Amino acid sequence: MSTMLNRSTTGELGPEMRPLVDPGELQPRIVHFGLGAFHRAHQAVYTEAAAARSAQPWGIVAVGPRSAAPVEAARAQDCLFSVTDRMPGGGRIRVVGSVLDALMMRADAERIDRLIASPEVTTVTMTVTEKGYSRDPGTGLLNTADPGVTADLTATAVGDPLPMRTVVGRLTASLATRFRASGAPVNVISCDNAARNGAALAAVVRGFVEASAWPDRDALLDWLQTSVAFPCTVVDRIVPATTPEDRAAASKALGLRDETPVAGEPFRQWVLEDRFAAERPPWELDGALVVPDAGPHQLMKLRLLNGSHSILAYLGLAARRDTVADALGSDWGERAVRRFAAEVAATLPEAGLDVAGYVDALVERFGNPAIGHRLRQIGSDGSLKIPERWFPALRALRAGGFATPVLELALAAWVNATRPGGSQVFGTDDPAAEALARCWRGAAEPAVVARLLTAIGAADLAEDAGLVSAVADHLPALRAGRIEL
Ligand code: CS2
Repeated sequence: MSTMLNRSTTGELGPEMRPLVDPGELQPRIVHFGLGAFHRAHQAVYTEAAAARSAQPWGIVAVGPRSAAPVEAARAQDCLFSVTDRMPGGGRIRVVGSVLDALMMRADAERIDRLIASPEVTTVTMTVTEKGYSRDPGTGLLNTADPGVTADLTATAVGDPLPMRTVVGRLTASLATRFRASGAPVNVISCDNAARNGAALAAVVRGFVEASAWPDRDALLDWLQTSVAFPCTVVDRIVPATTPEDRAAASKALGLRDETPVAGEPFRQWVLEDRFAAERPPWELDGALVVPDAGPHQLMKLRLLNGSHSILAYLGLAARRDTVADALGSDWGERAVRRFAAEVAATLPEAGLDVAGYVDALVERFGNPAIGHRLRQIGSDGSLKIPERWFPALRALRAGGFATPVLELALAAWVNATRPGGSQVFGTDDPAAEALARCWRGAAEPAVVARLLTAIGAADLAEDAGLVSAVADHLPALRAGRIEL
C-alpha cells in the first residue's frame, strides 16, 4: 500500500475512521514531552474529543526527547495516526487529529522554547516514563550527579537556554524563558506512573532552578510557586509498543499506509487534581475526572494495576511466558494477581474505593487476548518502577507487622531477572543494568539481594534481614522456572 495517511488523504478514509477535528483549524496550545504510544492513545484522544465537543482549538505539539526516528515518522504523515481499540473478537480503528507537529528536543530547542514561552500555550503535559524525571532513587529529588543534569546546570551559567539534554533541563529552561517574557501562568501536567506525580515533577523543576546559575532564580522560584500548577494525575490505558504487525493491520484497515499507529485496550481513564493555573482543554467532555484529590485513585492504580503488572512480568519471564495474557492464563497467573492485590490492599486509604471490583476488572483486562502486551516491556526499567509500585506497600506492611509473602516472591522474581546475561537475563533492560550486574559479582545470594536493594535506593529494606533471607530462599525455584505460590 503506497498512499500515505496525511492531511491531504484523510478524505479517502471511511467516515467513521476520520479524525473528529480538522487539524488545520487547531492551534498549538499544548506542548507535550514524549511522543510514545501511550500519549497518542491517551491524552491525544481526550484532547481531540475535548476540542471537537467544545469547538475550542486545542492542538498539541509533541516533543520527542531522544531518538529522531519517531519524530520523523510522525512528521512524514503530518502527525496523523490511527488508534485501534483491541478487544476479543475484533477491533475499532480511527484516525486522531489533535497532534499538530512533532519536534526533537535538542535539534528544535529554539522552537520549543518559543512555544513554551508563548502565552497561547497554557498547558505542558508529559509522558517521559520514570527515567525522564532525573530523580535520585533514594530521595526522589533531582539527581544533580546525573551527567545530563550536570551538563544542563552548567549550561545555565552561560545564559543560553537552548543546549539542554534532559527533559527536566529543557522544561525548566523554557519555563524560565516564559517567566522572563510574559510570566503568564501555565499548567505543567505529569502523566507518568508515579505517586504524587505532579509534586514529583514540581520538586525536580524547583531543584533544577535552585541548583542553576541563573541570577533571577529566587524570583523564578516565587513565580513557580504562584503561577505554575503541577496537578497530580492518574493515567490508565494498556497500550503495548507498536509492532510491525500492528502497522500492517492498521494500514490494511484504513486503506492508507500508517507507519505510526497505536493499539490498546478499549478502557481508558484519566483523573486530574483540580488545581490549574491557566486554561486547559475541557477533558471532562471525554470522561476525564477532575477531582479535589487524585491520591486515593493514584495509589490504587499504581499499587494494584502497575504493581501486579510487574509481578506478572517477572514471574512470567521466569516461567518463560511471553505476554501478560499468557502469564494470566498459566495455572498461577490469576492467583498471583489476586493474592498480590489482597496483600497490598491493606495499605490503600479508606476512601470509598471499590477494591474488589477493581481487581476483578484487572483480571479481565489482563486476560484480553487481543492485546499482546510483552512481559519484557513491562519488566524493563525495573530499578525505577518497583520502588514506586511495590516498596511503599512493602514498607507499610512490614512496619505494621504484617506478613508479606507475595511481595517477597515478587521481589525475588525481580532479583532473578536482574541476573546478568545479555543486558539482563530475560532481555529486559534497565538504565541501571551495569550497577545491577555488579551486585551479582562475588557474593552469595542473600548478599546480592541486599546489594540490589541498596543500589535502587532502598537501603532500609536491605537492612531487613528477614525480608532479605525470605527473598533469597525463593531464588533457586525461580531460577529453575518454577513459580511456587
Ligand atoms: C505497565 C504500564 O509498562 C508498564 O510498566 O505497567 O505501562 C501500564 O500498562 C499502564 O500504566 C496502564 O495504564
